[in-house]
Amino acid sequence: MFDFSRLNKGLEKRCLDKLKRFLYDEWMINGGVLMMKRAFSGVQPTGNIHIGNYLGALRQFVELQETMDCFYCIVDLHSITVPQDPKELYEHSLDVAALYIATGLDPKKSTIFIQSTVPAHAELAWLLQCNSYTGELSRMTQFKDKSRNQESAPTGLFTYPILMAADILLYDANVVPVGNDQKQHIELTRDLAIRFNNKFGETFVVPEGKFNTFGARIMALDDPTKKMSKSAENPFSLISLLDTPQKVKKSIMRATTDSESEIRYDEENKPGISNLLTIYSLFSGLSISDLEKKYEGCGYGTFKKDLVEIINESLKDIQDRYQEIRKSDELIQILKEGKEKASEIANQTLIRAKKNLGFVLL
Ligand code: AQP
Repeated sequence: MFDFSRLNKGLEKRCLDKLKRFLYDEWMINGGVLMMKRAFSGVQPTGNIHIGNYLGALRQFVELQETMDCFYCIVDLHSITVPQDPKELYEHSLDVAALYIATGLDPKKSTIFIQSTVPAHAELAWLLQCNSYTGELSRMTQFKDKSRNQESAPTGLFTYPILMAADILLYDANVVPVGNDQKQHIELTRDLAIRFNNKFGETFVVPEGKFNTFGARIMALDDPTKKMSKSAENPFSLISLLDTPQKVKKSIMRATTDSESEIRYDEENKPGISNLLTIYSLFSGLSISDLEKKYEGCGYGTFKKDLVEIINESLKDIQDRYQEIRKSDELIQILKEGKEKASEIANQTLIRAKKNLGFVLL
Protein backbone atom coordinates (compact mmCIF):
# COMPACT_ATOMS: atom_id res chain seq x y z
CA MET A 1 0.00 0.00 0.00
CA PHE A 2 1.41 3.42 -0.89
CA ASP A 3 -0.23 6.67 0.16
CA PHE A 4 0.15 9.16 -2.68
CA SER A 5 -1.63 11.87 -0.73
CA ARG A 6 1.63 12.34 1.19
CA LEU A 7 3.16 13.79 -2.00
CA ASN A 8 2.54 17.42 -2.96
CA LYS A 9 -0.70 17.88 -4.92
CA GLY A 10 0.85 18.42 -8.40
CA LEU A 11 3.15 15.44 -8.05
CA GLU A 12 0.33 13.32 -6.60
CA LYS A 13 -1.90 13.98 -9.61
CA ARG A 14 0.91 13.33 -12.13
CA CYS A 15 1.91 10.08 -10.40
CA LEU A 16 -1.67 8.85 -10.18
CA ASP A 17 -2.47 9.68 -13.82
CA LYS A 18 0.66 7.84 -14.98
CA LEU A 19 0.06 4.89 -12.68
CA LYS A 20 -3.54 4.38 -13.77
CA ARG A 21 -2.31 3.64 -17.28
CA PHE A 22 -0.03 0.87 -16.04
CA LEU A 23 -2.21 -0.62 -13.32
CA TYR A 24 -2.83 -4.34 -13.51
CA ASP A 25 -6.36 -5.58 -13.04
CA GLU A 26 -5.50 -6.59 -9.48
CA TRP A 27 -4.62 -3.08 -8.26
CA MET A 28 -6.64 0.05 -7.72
CA ILE A 29 -6.26 3.58 -6.43
CA ASN A 30 -8.63 4.38 -3.59
CA GLY A 31 -8.65 7.84 -2.00
CA GLY A 32 -5.12 8.51 -3.29
CA VAL A 33 -3.84 5.19 -1.95
CA LEU A 34 -2.51 2.41 -4.19
CA MET A 35 -4.07 -0.83 -2.96
CA MET A 36 -4.51 -4.44 -3.93
CA LYS A 37 -8.06 -5.22 -5.00
CA ARG A 38 -10.04 -7.35 -2.61
CA ALA A 39 -11.78 -10.66 -3.34
CA PHE A 40 -14.50 -12.35 -1.27
CA SER A 41 -16.23 -15.69 -1.67
CA GLY A 42 -17.63 -18.59 0.32
CA VAL A 43 -18.74 -22.20 0.31
CA GLN A 44 -21.66 -23.67 2.27
CA PRO A 45 -20.90 -26.48 4.72
CA THR A 46 -23.88 -28.45 3.40
CA GLY A 47 -21.77 -31.53 2.69
CA ASN A 48 -18.36 -32.27 1.36
CA ILE A 49 -16.96 -30.03 -1.34
CA HIS A 50 -17.36 -31.64 -4.74
CA ILE A 51 -15.33 -31.29 -7.92
CA GLY A 52 -17.89 -28.75 -9.23
CA ASN A 53 -17.21 -26.42 -6.27
CA TYR A 54 -13.49 -27.08 -6.70
CA LEU A 55 -13.21 -26.53 -10.46
CA GLY A 56 -15.84 -23.77 -10.62
CA ALA A 57 -14.82 -21.74 -7.58
CA LEU A 58 -12.00 -22.96 -5.31
CA ARG A 59 -9.32 -23.11 -7.97
CA GLN A 60 -10.04 -19.45 -8.70
CA PHE A 61 -9.78 -18.67 -4.97
CA VAL A 62 -6.28 -20.15 -4.90
CA GLU A 63 -5.15 -18.28 -8.02
CA LEU A 64 -6.47 -14.94 -6.79
CA GLN A 65 -4.65 -15.08 -3.45
CA GLU A 66 -1.40 -14.48 -5.35
CA THR A 67 -2.53 -11.06 -6.57
CA MET A 68 -5.42 -9.87 -4.37
CA ASP A 69 -6.31 -9.36 -0.73
CA CYS A 70 -8.63 -12.38 -0.30
CA PHE A 71 -11.36 -13.20 2.23
CA TYR A 72 -12.81 -16.70 2.07
CA CYS A 73 -15.63 -17.74 4.30
CA ILE A 74 -17.39 -20.94 5.32
CA VAL A 75 -20.96 -19.71 4.98
CA ASP A 76 -22.70 -21.67 7.72
CA LEU A 77 -25.53 -19.12 8.10
CA HIS A 78 -26.51 -19.91 4.50
CA SER A 79 -26.47 -23.64 5.06
CA ILE A 80 -29.33 -23.53 7.60
CA THR A 81 -31.75 -22.23 4.95
CA VAL A 82 -32.38 -25.96 4.48
CA PRO A 83 -32.55 -28.42 7.42
CA GLN A 84 -29.15 -29.49 8.80
CA ASP A 85 -28.22 -32.07 11.39
CA PRO A 86 -26.30 -30.01 14.04
CA LYS A 87 -23.54 -32.63 14.49
CA GLU A 88 -23.02 -32.88 10.75
CA LEU A 89 -23.08 -29.11 10.31
CA TYR A 90 -20.32 -28.77 12.92
CA GLU A 91 -18.13 -31.40 11.25
CA HIS A 92 -18.79 -30.13 7.72
CA SER A 93 -17.85 -26.57 8.70
CA LEU A 94 -14.42 -27.77 9.85
CA ASP A 95 -14.17 -30.11 6.83
CA VAL A 96 -14.71 -27.20 4.43
CA ALA A 97 -12.14 -25.10 6.31
CA ALA A 98 -9.60 -27.95 6.10
CA LEU A 99 -10.39 -28.47 2.42
CA TYR A 100 -9.82 -24.77 1.74
CA ILE A 101 -6.27 -25.24 3.01
CA ALA A 102 -5.80 -28.66 1.42
CA THR A 103 -6.71 -27.29 -2.03
CA GLY A 104 -4.07 -24.58 -1.72
CA LEU A 105 -5.41 -21.62 0.26
CA ASP A 106 -2.61 -20.19 2.35
CA PRO A 107 -3.74 -18.50 5.59
CA LYS A 108 -0.79 -16.11 5.25
CA LYS A 109 -2.22 -14.85 1.96
CA SER A 110 -5.97 -15.34 2.48
CA THR A 111 -8.22 -14.63 5.46
CA ILE A 112 -10.16 -17.83 6.18
CA PHE A 113 -13.07 -17.68 8.62
CA ILE A 114 -16.51 -19.00 9.55
CA GLN A 115 -19.38 -16.62 8.72
CA SER A 116 -21.33 -17.03 11.99
CA THR A 117 -18.25 -16.01 14.02
CA VAL A 118 -18.59 -12.49 12.56
CA PRO A 119 -22.03 -11.17 13.71
CA ALA A 120 -21.83 -8.17 11.34
CA HIS A 121 -23.01 -10.46 8.49
CA ALA A 122 -26.44 -10.98 10.03
CA GLU A 123 -26.73 -7.35 11.10
CA LEU A 124 -25.91 -5.88 7.69
CA ALA A 125 -28.25 -8.39 6.07
CA TRP A 126 -31.11 -6.87 8.09
CA LEU A 127 -30.19 -3.33 7.02
CA LEU A 128 -30.15 -4.45 3.39
CA GLN A 129 -33.36 -6.45 3.77
CA CYS A 130 -35.17 -3.27 4.70
CA ASN A 131 -33.97 -1.78 1.42
CA SER A 132 -34.89 -4.63 -0.90
CA TYR A 133 -38.15 -5.88 -2.38
CA THR A 134 -40.01 -9.19 -2.42
CA GLY A 135 -40.41 -8.79 -6.20
CA GLU A 136 -36.68 -8.93 -6.86
CA LEU A 137 -36.21 -11.89 -4.52
CA SER A 138 -39.08 -13.81 -6.15
CA ARG A 139 -37.14 -13.72 -9.43
CA MET A 140 -34.14 -15.65 -8.03
CA THR A 141 -34.00 -18.96 -9.89
CA GLN A 142 -32.18 -20.73 -7.02
CA PHE A 143 -35.12 -19.94 -4.72
CA LYS A 144 -37.53 -21.25 -7.32
CA ASP A 145 -35.48 -24.46 -7.72
CA LYS A 146 -34.97 -25.11 -4.02
CA SER A 147 -38.55 -24.31 -2.97
CA ARG A 148 -40.18 -26.28 -5.79
CA ASN A 149 -42.80 -28.75 -4.50
CA GLN A 150 -42.86 -27.13 -1.05
CA GLU A 151 -46.16 -25.65 0.01
CA SER A 152 -44.42 -23.12 2.23
CA ALA A 153 -40.65 -22.54 2.01
CA PRO A 154 -38.47 -21.32 4.91
CA THR A 155 -38.20 -17.50 4.97
CA GLY A 156 -34.40 -17.79 5.09
CA LEU A 157 -34.39 -19.61 1.76
CA PHE A 158 -36.21 -16.63 0.26
CA THR A 159 -34.00 -13.93 1.79
CA TYR A 160 -30.56 -15.59 1.68
CA PRO A 161 -29.45 -13.71 -1.47
CA ILE A 162 -29.55 -10.60 0.75
CA LEU A 163 -27.32 -12.29 3.31
CA MET A 164 -24.97 -13.11 0.44
CA ALA A 165 -24.98 -9.43 -0.57
CA ALA A 166 -24.11 -8.50 3.02
CA ASP A 167 -21.25 -11.04 3.04
CA ILE A 168 -19.70 -9.45 -0.03
CA LEU A 169 -20.36 -5.78 0.76
CA LEU A 170 -18.96 -6.00 4.30
CA TYR A 171 -15.46 -6.54 2.92
CA ASP A 172 -15.52 -3.85 0.23
CA ALA A 173 -14.87 -6.69 -2.20
CA ASN A 174 -14.10 -5.66 -5.76
CA VAL A 175 -14.16 -9.20 -7.12
CA VAL A 176 -16.30 -12.24 -6.27
CA PRO A 177 -15.01 -15.53 -7.72
CA VAL A 178 -18.00 -17.91 -8.07
CA GLY A 179 -19.49 -20.54 -10.34
CA ASN A 180 -21.97 -19.19 -12.87
CA ASP A 181 -24.98 -20.48 -10.86
CA GLN A 182 -24.36 -17.38 -8.70
CA LYS A 183 -24.61 -14.79 -11.52
CA GLN A 184 -28.09 -13.65 -10.55
CA HIS A 185 -27.11 -13.22 -6.88
CA ILE A 186 -24.10 -11.08 -7.83
CA GLU A 187 -26.39 -8.88 -9.94
CA LEU A 188 -28.72 -8.46 -6.95
CA THR A 189 -25.73 -7.56 -4.73
CA ARG A 190 -24.71 -4.86 -7.20
CA ASP A 191 -28.28 -3.51 -7.36
CA LEU A 192 -28.54 -3.37 -3.56
CA ALA A 193 -25.17 -1.61 -3.21
CA ILE A 194 -26.01 0.99 -5.86
CA ARG A 195 -29.49 1.58 -4.39
CA PHE A 196 -28.10 2.04 -0.87
CA ASN A 197 -25.31 4.37 -2.09
CA ASN A 198 -27.82 6.49 -4.01
CA LYS A 199 -30.24 6.71 -1.10
CA PHE A 200 -27.83 7.16 1.83
CA GLY A 201 -24.53 8.30 0.32
CA GLU A 202 -21.38 6.41 -0.68
CA THR A 203 -21.25 3.35 1.58
CA PHE A 204 -20.45 0.21 -0.39
CA VAL A 205 -18.02 -0.84 -3.09
CA VAL A 206 -19.98 -2.21 -6.06
CA PRO A 207 -18.45 -5.66 -6.72
CA GLU A 208 -18.03 -7.66 -9.89
CA GLY A 209 -18.49 -11.41 -10.31
CA LYS A 210 -15.54 -13.40 -11.61
CA PHE A 211 -16.60 -16.50 -13.51
CA ASN A 212 -14.41 -19.09 -15.16
CA THR A 213 -14.72 -18.95 -18.92
CA PHE A 214 -14.58 -22.75 -18.99
CA GLY A 215 -15.90 -25.14 -16.32
CA ALA A 216 -17.99 -22.53 -14.51
CA ARG A 217 -20.78 -25.12 -14.25
CA ILE A 218 -19.91 -28.78 -13.76
CA MET A 219 -22.96 -30.94 -14.32
CA ALA A 220 -24.33 -33.89 -12.32
CA LEU A 221 -22.86 -37.22 -13.46
CA ASP A 222 -26.24 -38.99 -13.43
CA ASP A 223 -28.08 -36.15 -15.16
CA PRO A 224 -25.93 -33.75 -17.20
CA THR A 225 -28.82 -31.31 -17.55
CA LYS A 226 -28.56 -30.44 -13.82
CA LYS A 227 -25.60 -28.89 -12.00
CA MET A 228 -23.51 -31.06 -9.69
CA SER A 229 -24.77 -30.37 -6.18
CA LYS A 230 -23.65 -31.25 -2.64
CA SER A 231 -27.17 -31.97 -1.50
CA ALA A 232 -28.05 -34.32 -4.39
CA GLU A 233 -29.83 -37.49 -3.34
CA ASN A 234 -27.83 -39.84 -5.54
CA PRO A 235 -24.24 -40.07 -4.18
CA PHE A 236 -22.99 -41.13 -7.62
CA SER A 237 -24.17 -37.86 -9.18
CA LEU A 238 -21.12 -36.12 -7.72
CA ILE A 239 -17.50 -36.67 -6.82
CA SER A 240 -16.55 -35.25 -3.44
CA LEU A 241 -12.96 -34.17 -2.82
CA LEU A 242 -12.89 -36.77 -0.04
CA ASP A 243 -14.22 -39.71 -2.08
CA THR A 244 -12.29 -42.99 -2.07
CA PRO A 245 -10.71 -44.15 -5.36
CA GLN A 246 -13.40 -46.88 -5.53
CA LYS A 247 -16.23 -44.34 -5.20
CA VAL A 248 -14.65 -42.14 -7.91
CA LYS A 249 -14.40 -45.17 -10.19
CA LYS A 250 -18.04 -46.15 -9.62
CA SER A 251 -19.30 -42.59 -10.16
CA ILE A 252 -17.41 -42.11 -13.43
CA MET A 253 -18.08 -45.58 -14.84
CA ARG A 254 -21.83 -45.09 -14.17
CA ALA A 255 -21.90 -41.53 -15.50
CA THR A 256 -24.63 -40.93 -18.06
CA THR A 257 -23.33 -40.61 -21.62
CA ASP A 258 -25.23 -41.36 -24.85
CA SER A 259 -25.84 -44.20 -27.29
CA GLU A 260 -22.92 -43.25 -29.59
CA SER A 261 -19.28 -44.08 -28.86
CA GLU A 262 -17.54 -41.00 -30.30
CA ILE A 263 -15.66 -38.79 -27.83
CA ARG A 264 -16.62 -35.35 -29.05
CA TYR A 265 -17.50 -32.08 -27.27
CA ASP A 266 -21.10 -31.18 -28.12
CA GLU A 267 -22.98 -29.72 -25.16
CA GLU A 268 -26.34 -29.84 -26.87
CA ASN A 269 -26.36 -33.36 -28.28
CA LYS A 270 -23.78 -35.03 -26.02
CA PRO A 271 -24.07 -33.24 -22.63
CA GLY A 272 -22.78 -36.21 -20.60
CA ILE A 273 -19.57 -36.79 -22.54
CA SER A 274 -19.04 -33.00 -22.87
CA ASN A 275 -19.22 -32.69 -19.07
CA LEU A 276 -16.68 -35.52 -18.65
CA LEU A 277 -14.39 -33.91 -21.24
CA THR A 278 -14.57 -30.63 -19.30
CA ILE A 279 -13.66 -32.39 -16.04
CA TYR A 280 -10.82 -34.29 -17.75
CA SER A 281 -9.48 -31.11 -19.34
CA LEU A 282 -9.55 -29.12 -16.09
CA PHE A 283 -7.83 -31.83 -14.06
CA SER A 284 -5.22 -32.70 -16.69
CA GLY A 285 -4.52 -29.28 -18.26
CA LEU A 286 -5.07 -30.83 -21.74
CA SER A 287 -7.32 -28.90 -24.11
CA ILE A 288 -10.62 -30.35 -25.32
CA SER A 289 -9.30 -30.70 -28.88
CA ASP A 290 -6.19 -32.54 -27.60
CA LEU A 291 -8.48 -34.92 -25.74
CA GLU A 292 -10.73 -35.46 -28.77
CA LYS A 293 -7.62 -36.37 -30.81
CA LYS A 294 -6.18 -38.58 -28.06
CA TYR A 295 -9.39 -40.63 -27.83
CA GLU A 296 -10.28 -40.77 -31.52
CA GLY A 297 -11.59 -44.26 -32.27
CA CYS A 298 -11.54 -45.33 -28.58
CA GLY A 299 -14.77 -46.25 -26.80
CA TYR A 300 -16.22 -44.52 -23.73
CA GLY A 301 -14.82 -47.29 -21.48
CA THR A 302 -11.13 -46.44 -22.16
CA PHE A 303 -11.79 -42.72 -21.82
CA LYS A 304 -13.62 -43.16 -18.53
CA LYS A 305 -10.90 -45.45 -17.10
CA ASP A 306 -8.22 -42.83 -17.83
CA LEU A 307 -10.41 -40.09 -16.36
CA VAL A 308 -10.78 -42.08 -13.12
CA GLU A 309 -6.97 -42.24 -12.83
CA ILE A 310 -6.52 -38.53 -13.52
CA ILE A 311 -9.11 -37.57 -10.88
CA ASN A 312 -7.76 -39.98 -8.27
CA GLU A 313 -4.20 -38.67 -8.73
CA SER A 314 -5.35 -35.08 -8.14
CA LEU A 315 -7.54 -36.00 -5.18
CA LYS A 316 -4.75 -37.94 -3.47
CA ASP A 317 -2.64 -34.82 -2.87
CA ILE A 318 -5.66 -32.90 -1.57
CA GLN A 319 -6.72 -35.75 0.72
CA ASP A 320 -3.21 -36.21 2.18
CA ARG A 321 -3.02 -32.53 3.10
CA TYR A 322 -6.61 -32.60 4.41
CA GLN A 323 -5.80 -35.50 6.79
CA GLU A 324 -2.84 -33.54 8.19
CA ILE A 325 -4.76 -30.34 8.85
CA ARG A 326 -8.26 -31.53 9.80
CA LYS A 327 -7.53 -32.76 13.31
CA SER A 328 -4.75 -30.28 14.08
CA ASP A 329 -4.96 -27.36 16.52
CA GLU A 330 -3.60 -25.26 13.66
CA LEU A 331 -6.99 -25.31 11.92
CA ILE A 332 -8.80 -23.76 14.89
CA GLN A 333 -6.01 -21.20 15.28
CA ILE A 334 -6.32 -20.21 11.59
CA LEU A 335 -10.09 -19.77 11.98
CA LYS A 336 -9.66 -17.68 15.14
CA GLU A 337 -7.16 -15.38 13.44
CA GLY A 338 -9.45 -15.20 10.39
CA LYS A 339 -12.37 -14.21 12.61
CA GLU A 340 -10.32 -11.37 14.19
CA LYS A 341 -9.15 -9.96 10.87
CA ALA A 342 -12.54 -10.32 9.18
CA SER A 343 -14.38 -8.74 12.15
CA GLU A 344 -12.15 -5.68 12.08
CA ILE A 345 -12.97 -4.88 8.45
CA ALA A 346 -16.62 -5.98 8.61
CA ASN A 347 -17.31 -3.80 11.66
CA GLN A 348 -15.91 -0.71 9.92
CA THR A 349 -18.31 -1.19 6.98
CA LEU A 350 -21.23 -1.92 9.29
CA ILE A 351 -20.60 1.29 11.25
CA ARG A 352 -20.41 3.25 7.98
CA ALA A 353 -23.77 1.81 6.87
CA LYS A 354 -25.44 2.46 10.25
CA LYS A 355 -24.10 6.00 10.40
CA ASN A 356 -25.39 6.75 6.89
CA LEU A 357 -28.79 5.31 7.81
CA GLY A 358 -29.02 7.72 10.72
CA PHE A 359 -28.55 5.28 13.61
CA VAL A 360 -27.20 6.61 16.90
CA LEU A 361 -23.70 5.21 17.38
CA LEU A 362 -22.46 5.15 20.94
N1 AQP B 1 -21.77 -27.65 -10.29
C1 AQP B 1 -21.00 -26.59 -10.10
N2 AQP B 1 -20.10 -26.22 -11.05
C2 AQP B 1 -19.30 -25.15 -10.86
N3 AQP B 1 -19.33 -24.38 -9.74
C3 AQP B 1 -20.21 -24.72 -8.78
N4 AQP B 1 -20.49 -24.20 -7.58
C4 AQP B 1 -21.47 -24.91 -6.99
N5 AQP B 1 -21.84 -25.92 -7.78
C5 AQP B 1 -21.07 -25.83 -8.90
C6 AQP B 1 -19.81 -23.04 -7.01
O1 AQP B 1 -19.20 -23.47 -5.80
C7 AQP B 1 -19.20 -22.38 -4.88
C8 AQP B 1 -19.72 -22.85 -3.55
O2 AQP B 1 -21.08 -23.24 -3.68
P1 AQP B 1 -22.00 -23.24 -2.40
O3 AQP B 1 -21.56 -24.25 -1.46
O4 AQP B 1 -22.05 -21.89 -1.83
O5 AQP B 1 -23.46 -23.49 -2.86
P2 AQP B 1 -24.14 -24.03 -4.12
O6 AQP B 1 -23.83 -23.21 -5.32
O7 AQP B 1 -25.57 -24.16 -3.80
O8 AQP B 1 -23.40 -25.43 -4.26
P3 AQP B 1 -24.01 -26.84 -4.18
O9 AQP B 1 -22.88 -27.78 -4.27
O10 AQP B 1 -25.09 -27.01 -5.20
O11 AQP B 1 -24.59 -26.92 -2.72
P4 AQP B 1 -26.07 -27.23 -2.24
O12 AQP B 1 -26.41 -28.56 -2.80
O13 AQP B 1 -25.97 -27.24 -0.77
O14 AQP B 1 -26.97 -26.16 -2.74
C9 AQP B 1 -20.05 -21.27 -5.49
O15 AQP B 1 -19.19 -20.29 -6.01
C10 AQP B 1 -20.79 -21.96 -6.59
O16 AQP B 1 -21.06 -21.07 -7.65
